[in-house]
Amino acid sequence: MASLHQLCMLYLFCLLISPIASNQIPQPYVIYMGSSINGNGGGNATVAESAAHLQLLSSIIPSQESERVSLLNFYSHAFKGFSAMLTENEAASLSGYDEVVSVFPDPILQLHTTRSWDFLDSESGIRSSLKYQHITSDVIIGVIDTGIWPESPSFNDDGIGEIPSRWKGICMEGPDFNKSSCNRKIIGARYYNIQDFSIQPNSDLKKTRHITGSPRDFNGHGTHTTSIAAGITVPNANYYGLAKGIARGGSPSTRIASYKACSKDGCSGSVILKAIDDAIKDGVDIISISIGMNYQSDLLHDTIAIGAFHAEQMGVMVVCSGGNDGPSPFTVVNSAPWMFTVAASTIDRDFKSTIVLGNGKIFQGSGINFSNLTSSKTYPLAFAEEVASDFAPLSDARNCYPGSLNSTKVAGKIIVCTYTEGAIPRSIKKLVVEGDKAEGLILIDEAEKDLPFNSGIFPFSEVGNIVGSQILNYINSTKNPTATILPTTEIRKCRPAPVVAYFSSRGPGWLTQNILKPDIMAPGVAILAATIPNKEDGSVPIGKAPSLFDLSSGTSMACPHVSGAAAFIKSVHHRWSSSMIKSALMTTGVVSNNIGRPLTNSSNQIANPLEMGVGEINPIKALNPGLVFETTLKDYLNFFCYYGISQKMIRLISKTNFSCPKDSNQDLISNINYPSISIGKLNRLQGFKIVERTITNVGSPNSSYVSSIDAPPGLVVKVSPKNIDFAKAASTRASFKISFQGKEEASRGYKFGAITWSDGQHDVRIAFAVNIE
Ligand SMILES: *[C@@H]1O[C@H](CO)[C@@H](O)[C@H](O)[C@H]1NC(C)=O
Ligand SMILES: *[C@@H]1O[C@H](CO)[C@@H](O)[C@H](O)[C@H]1NC(C)=O
Ligand SMILES: *[C@@H]1O[C@H](CO)[C@@H](O)[C@H](O)[C@H]1NC(C)=O
Ligand SMILES: *[C@@H]1O[C@H](CO)[C@@H](O)[C@H](O)[C@H]1NC(C)=O
Ligand SMILES: *[C@@H]1O[C@H](CO)[C@@H](O)[C@H](O)[C@H]1NC(C)=O
Ligand SMILES: *[C@@H]1O[C@H](CO)[C@@H](O)[C@H](O)[C@H]1NC(C)=O
Ligand SMILES: *[C@@H]1O[C@H](CO)[C@@H](O)[C@H](O)[C@H]1NC(C)=O
Ligand SMILES: *[C@@H]1O[C@H](CO)[C@@H](O)[C@H](O)[C@H]1NC(C)=O
Ligand SMILES: CC(=O)N[C@H]1CO[C@H](CO)[C@@H](O)[C@@H]1O
Repeated sequence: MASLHQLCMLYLFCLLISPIASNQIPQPYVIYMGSSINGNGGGNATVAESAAHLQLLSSIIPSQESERVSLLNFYSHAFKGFSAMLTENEAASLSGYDEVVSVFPDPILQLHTTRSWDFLDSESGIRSSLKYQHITSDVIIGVIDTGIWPESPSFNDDGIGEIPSRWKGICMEGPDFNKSSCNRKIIGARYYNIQDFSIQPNSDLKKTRHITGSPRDFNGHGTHTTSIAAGITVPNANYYGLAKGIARGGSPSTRIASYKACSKDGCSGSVILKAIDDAIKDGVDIISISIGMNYQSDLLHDTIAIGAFHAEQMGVMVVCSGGNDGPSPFTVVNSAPWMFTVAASTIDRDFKSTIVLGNGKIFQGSGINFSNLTSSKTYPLAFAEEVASDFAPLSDARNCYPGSLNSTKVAGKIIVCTYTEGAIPRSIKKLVVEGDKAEGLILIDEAEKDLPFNSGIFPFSEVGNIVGSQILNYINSTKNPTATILPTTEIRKCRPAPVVAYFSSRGPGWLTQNILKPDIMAPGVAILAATIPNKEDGSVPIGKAPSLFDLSSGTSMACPHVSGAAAFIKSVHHRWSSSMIKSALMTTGVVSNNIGRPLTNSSNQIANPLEMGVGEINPIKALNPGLVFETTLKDYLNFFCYYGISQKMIRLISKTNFSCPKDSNQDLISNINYPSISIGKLNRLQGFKIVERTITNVGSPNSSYVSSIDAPPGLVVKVSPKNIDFAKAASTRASFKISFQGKEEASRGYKFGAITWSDGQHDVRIAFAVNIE
């Protein structure tokens, strides 16, 4: 038996060597090897390929560790590669092989919703698509998420036609999911070995337990996003009486294929990549991904970007959430040009919980609660710092940190907490005061005051700084302050709406400032959609059955609105490519709100394209855009060159003989045929910068367009030619040039505007962002 001394020595020894050895602890890596030769991964080629991968692994993994010569995930349909357990050295030597494009640690991605914000309305924008309801759609959306709750009324297949014959996917079974869980609406369901990251989130040893078993959703996120994208019309949907109305997905006749790649704690990139590979093989038209990293990683280390590139190459559109890390700049993720990157907006519905103070003053706070407090203002009210625990710093107490409050003093009172930048989230504050037996919580939080938080049955209301200081003054002004919080009521027809959501991640993109990101905005605050019925305790009001619908917020909810809109357009224009559909949605984006003013952000300032892309989606207008920008594979391959990826790698990635243009450089990225324009650097003293675009006429063949320019002060913008007459043009395509010049007196920084082509029936709007240096 080892002596204590020996154990200590051993421990010390481990401590001393661990910084070096940790490089050599095997961890999951993704090995990406570019395009797949046999697009559909036929039987024997696949076997040969996986044998080759195993041989590759056995050539670098020591024979005594041969159990690691194994492919955790194997990609072969649209692109080649695998994931495996490697040490850092082994990974480095693999990356030197000719057939390898990139080798990188398997990233962990997050669901783009937080469980602290909760919920929504799905009618937005697509209401008037009712007249298209009769269209039986064979468009298939693949949703990569936490799975699906097939019994939800949103996925009923009554009246939906046979499964399209081109569908090649499967319905995987599990103990709680059988073939009859799939139907003519949910035509496919797959699940993967999912790692649960909650145990050691940031450790090298992130391999933890695996959850396997079935495509069923145990979180609610996947069911919610799927029903937004493609749920059928469900009358009388509501969340415990709130948000009553018709729940309807963006494209109710669209088919669904569900790919369960994530748990509530996130997803690994290698599994997402596998799900994308499967979805392409199965035959989906659109992939919807409300998931991302919390920073934009390099292009060839970004699993969603890699998968999405190959999807685009195979004609499959990929729509992604842009992230919830706003409002700081450079926070947008999923920002490669072949991805459709979605920002989140509010809708014209809000949820208010009224606060009544002992002095009779009434304030409308925001929140979703099922308060059972009486309406008489009789509950003692206290500011958190007055009920601090003896030794807790007052700043902690004001923020209601765990352990900072004295439960004897908190019990029976309504507590007022504040939010300081970077402090714990409101979901934790709620747990702290609830745990100390408070009667309710009033939170003062300027930033999140307009994002209703679902506090379940715990009385809660949130206010901004102005109302907050009035409440604090009242507490100071009287010996026995009292208050009550009333149950949530719903406010409809809020103005202004939509507004850019505070949390929505902002551009410019970190990959390049020469592509405008995010692309577009869609509803993502307090959205009502289907959920799983067995939510964790505390969210179901006493005496009520669990709701089949839920309110959620996040770019996670905005993304499937766009996926659904894209499916709707595809169901009418079967032959349109994904870039045509994307262009149609972008050039018809709406930039004014429901009071006829320019869209704003949550500080009530005019919103710019780095916050909202081209504006809010308008699927009906996008059905008939007049002109579209087609972004081709060549554009994307040029992008790779301009971005700085070698020609050799680009050939491996694309399986083409592509040659990089001479003098490739980052500035040329502005020239790829994108439906918006961004110039990351415009030097005032260097004359004009010229950008070229090509449009395709999808309207009347003899239409004639005139350009108009909305240029900001400080920027001279010219379009040439000024008119395009398709009756005279030899083809349905035409090119034009736009020149930008900074005026000498112009201030530095981003300037925004738009060029619009009009033929009297269509306004084709191209938003631009130009950074003057
Ligand atoms: C695969 O190879 C085996 C023998 O090598 C052959 O019998 C079989 O027909 C092949 N299958 C396909 C799909 O090519
Ligand atoms: C499996 O299918 C049968 C009908 O074939 C159904 O009655 C049963 O509820 C299903 N089970 C699950 C767990 O979905
Ligand atoms: C409100 O509900 C809680 C349990 O959630 C209960 O303890 C409390 O007595 C109720 N208060 C009133 C006024 O009904
Ligand atoms: C909590 O408050 C009670 C009553 O005022 C007091 O007796 C106790 O010492 C306090 N405890 C702490 C940890 O602050
Ligand atoms: C309340 O009164 C205390 C002491 O009288 C003071 O320190 C504090 O700033 C006051 N708070 C407000 C919000 O007026
Ligand atoms: C709103 O826009 C203004 C002007 O661009 C900016 O100063 C402010 O920080 C923005 N607010 C938010 C919450 O993004
Ligand atoms: C690439 O070019 C070479 C020589 O120019 C030719 O032999 C080969 O077939 C081409 N490959 C493809 C995929 O076009
Ligand atoms: C364009 O052509 C259509 C028929 O194709 C015709 O009805 C229309 O009048 C023409 N418009 C113009 C402006 O020539
Ligand atoms: C709007 C709403 O549904 N309010 C509910 C708040 O909670 C109370 C008690 O649980 C319900 O009676 C209200 O209907």
